[in-house]
Amino acid sequence: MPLEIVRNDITKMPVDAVVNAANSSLLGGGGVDGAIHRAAGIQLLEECKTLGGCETGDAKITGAYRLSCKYVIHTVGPRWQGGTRNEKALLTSCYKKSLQLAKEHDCETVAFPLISSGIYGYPKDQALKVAIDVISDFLLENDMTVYVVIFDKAAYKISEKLFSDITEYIDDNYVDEHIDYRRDQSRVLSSTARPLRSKPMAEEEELLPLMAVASVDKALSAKQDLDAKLKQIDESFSQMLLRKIDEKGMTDTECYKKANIDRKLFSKIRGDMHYKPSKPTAIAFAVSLELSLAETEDMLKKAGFALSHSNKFDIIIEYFISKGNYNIFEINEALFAFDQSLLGA
Ligand code: AR6
Repeated sequence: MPLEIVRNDITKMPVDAVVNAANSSLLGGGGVDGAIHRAAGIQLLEECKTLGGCETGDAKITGAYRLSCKYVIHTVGPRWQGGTRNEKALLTSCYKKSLQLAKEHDCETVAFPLISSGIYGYPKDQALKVAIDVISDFLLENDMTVYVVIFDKAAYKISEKLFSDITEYIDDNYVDEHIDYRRDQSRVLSSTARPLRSKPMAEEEELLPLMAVASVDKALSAKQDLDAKLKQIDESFSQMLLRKIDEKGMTDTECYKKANIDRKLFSKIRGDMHYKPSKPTAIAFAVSLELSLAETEDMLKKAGFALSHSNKFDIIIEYFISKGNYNIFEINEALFAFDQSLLGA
């Protein structure tokens, strides 16, 4: 998955580079900085001493010593001062410069903490948004796997409004399902109480003249529709995916990037007509293609899945699709907040 939110201690991440939320002296400190220096050992501090510090918004790279990664990228986030002191631009710059350094050093995998969101006090929901926006933009042009590492899940925050809207939607839909169930039950009861009446003969006869005037053209186009539908019934998941990419006028790259899907996996799906994706992968493509709910269901069916109202994951997906919000990274922020699997692969 090109961009993934994970819960972990960043010093334990199996990546090429970890990013450190440092201060401008680069000589160590508390929080994630302290943890990285402790895990890397004194040699990291020795190398940092040679760097001459670092400006806020900038980044510098060193070796990783006792850490299992190859590099530590040190970046200095802004202190939060109410949001009026250029904090957002500085934080954006931290992510951009760090990603650039990772790219220059051929890193394939990088792990970021939520820079500035601890001791420097940047509001966590806004810090997360900056991280996701910059990283997802970068990934449109670059192939890399980037992790946003959340240390303390309890402190992880998406916007309060989004959180409460989704909670409400989940509640409503669980309730609806129960009401539907009761409605279905009462339907069963009433149908056993009253025998079904067949349609009166006269009504059926009235329809006949209408059918007789149906033009040959109409019949032909109905047959073509039927042929197309029958073809689609036999279509596999990957065939449907490729057809939809064409219909939407997208390129393959646009589609897999927007789906948060790794290029190699996409090639595999493209080359294997019978490829069976996982449910989050299938949904990721539906989101990338901006399919309606009905089309999403259709695509899922090809992979042997369905959306149901009996789990949060499906309801959250339904929430975003019904709102026409097809930003996979925002969807993933929400899924992570509700402890669900993320979209992509
Ligand atoms: N792994 C992943 N994330 C962590 C870890 C860890 N081991 N430890 C903390 N975090 P902070 P800042 C999270 O305070 O706000 C230092 O003293 C933490 O929950 O480390 O940029 C520097 O020297 C939070 O979400 O960095 C600077 O003086 C995030 O990492 C100053 O703190 C960042 O919190 C920088 O403050």
